[in-house]
Amino acid sequence: MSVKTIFITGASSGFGAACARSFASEGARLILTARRKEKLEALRGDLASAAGVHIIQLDVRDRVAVDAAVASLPEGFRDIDVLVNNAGLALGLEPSHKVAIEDWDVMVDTNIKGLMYCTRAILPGMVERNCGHIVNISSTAASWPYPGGNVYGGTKAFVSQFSRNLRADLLGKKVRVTCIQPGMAETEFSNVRFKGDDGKADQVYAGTQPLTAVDIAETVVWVVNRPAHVNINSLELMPVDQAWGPFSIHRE
Ligand code: NDP
Ligand code: 8X3
Repeated sequence: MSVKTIFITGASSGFGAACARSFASEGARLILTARRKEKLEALRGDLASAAGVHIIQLDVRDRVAVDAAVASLPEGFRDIDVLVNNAGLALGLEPSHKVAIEDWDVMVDTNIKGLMYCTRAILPGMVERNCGHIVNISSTAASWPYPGGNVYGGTKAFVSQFSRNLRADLLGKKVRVTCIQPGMAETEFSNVRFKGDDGKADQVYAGTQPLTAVDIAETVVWVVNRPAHVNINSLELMPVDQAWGPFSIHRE
């Protein structure tokens, strides 16, 4: 592939870091963002085959910081070909009547508003150049409810519908939009969800074979590498060890 410039949010772990490695192996130029800058610096060591790596400490919830990060990209990194809107998290698994309202705020601010801010900052350049691809990381939780999924699933439903609406806005432009909806994947996701309780996080994956971050990164690279006239609208993937259950029935 020709050298593409890839902007990845949440590149410090999990899917984002794996995307950085996969795109680096294809010789891409990378803009890696996350709050934990030291993790991004450590990742840089694995990216020798990238055409260049630019690291930005960025909290996607900070709209001013997002705009400033995009406006101050160095020469050679300004024409972003691919935005991977990956930064996100789930917090807690409590039912809605018990949940900490602050956790809902953080999920909305990160998964919805952060993704909006990055999109709004980067999309105009893509439209102007009439070239680009936005890959939004949603979740199976966007479509399939589960107890405790409440606002997390709601934020991901936003991501999926926003992705479709972007496609509607961009008709006539050569800018692609893809929504990836992964099921259970082992990353730092559950450690974050359970607020550092690694035992609880490990239980999520015990005795099963979840998706890996590499599985997701390979999927992202695959959708990006389709011919320019092909838009993968959405792609849902799950581990073979995961499927749906029957409706739950309450009985007295
Ligand atoms: P990780 O916890 O491993 O990675 C999440 C990434 O998001 C980290 O790099 C983190 O970086 C970043 N992040 C979180 N909050 C912010 C913020 N405010 N500003 C900037 N970056 C932020 O989890 P995953 O890799 O699994 O998650 C990646 C995405 O995939 C998320 O959107 C998640 O919802 C989604 N997903 C995950 C699934 C799973 O089972 N693992 C399944 C389906 C979807 P830092 O803390 O350094 O800022
Ligand atoms: C992450 C997968 O099933 O925990 O989006 O919601 S799940």
